[in-house]
Amino acid sequence: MDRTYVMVKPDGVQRNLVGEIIARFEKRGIKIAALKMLRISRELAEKHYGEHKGKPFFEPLVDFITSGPVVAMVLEGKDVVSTARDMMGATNPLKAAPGTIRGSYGMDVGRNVVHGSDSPESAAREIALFFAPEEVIDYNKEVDSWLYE
Ligand code: IDP
Ligand code: MG
Repeated sequence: MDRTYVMVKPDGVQRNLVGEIIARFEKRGIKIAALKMLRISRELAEKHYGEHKGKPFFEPLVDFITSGPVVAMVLEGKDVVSTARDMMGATNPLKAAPGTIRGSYGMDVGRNVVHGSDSPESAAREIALFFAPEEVIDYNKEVDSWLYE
């Protein structure tokens, strides 16, 4: 099974969307392997979004992501990196398909409610940034045989 890093951003926490967002993944059949709330430091934010350093939206993005608590999680499932991204929708919520998380709850690219890793390599990097190895739990769920053939 694959793993990805997903985070409810500060706007999602403030807007009481944490349960709603986690429920979407759970109901889909995606397993939660790690979960916590944290306030991201500037240093961690700059590492996490390192690929965007130098872009005009970098500083506002770091300000925003450190502006309040986030809910960080590791999700597990078949092709979960792309599946979770598909469930989130396009980066700009106004371009995100209706029914996706961003297409359901967002209005602005700088307030797009969720983050999800964009590749298996990013997922491994981001999981290691946010979680200690022992915080990511390997466990079986009986329902798996009803989710996967
Ligand atoms: P992603 O979150 O869909 O992977 P990225 O291109 O990796 O999108 O950008 C990271 C985050 O930076 C986005 O989720 C969004 O919050 C913010 N962002 C991206 N592009 C812009 C922009 O053009 N203006 C303002 N914020 C942006
Ligand atoms: Mg990205």
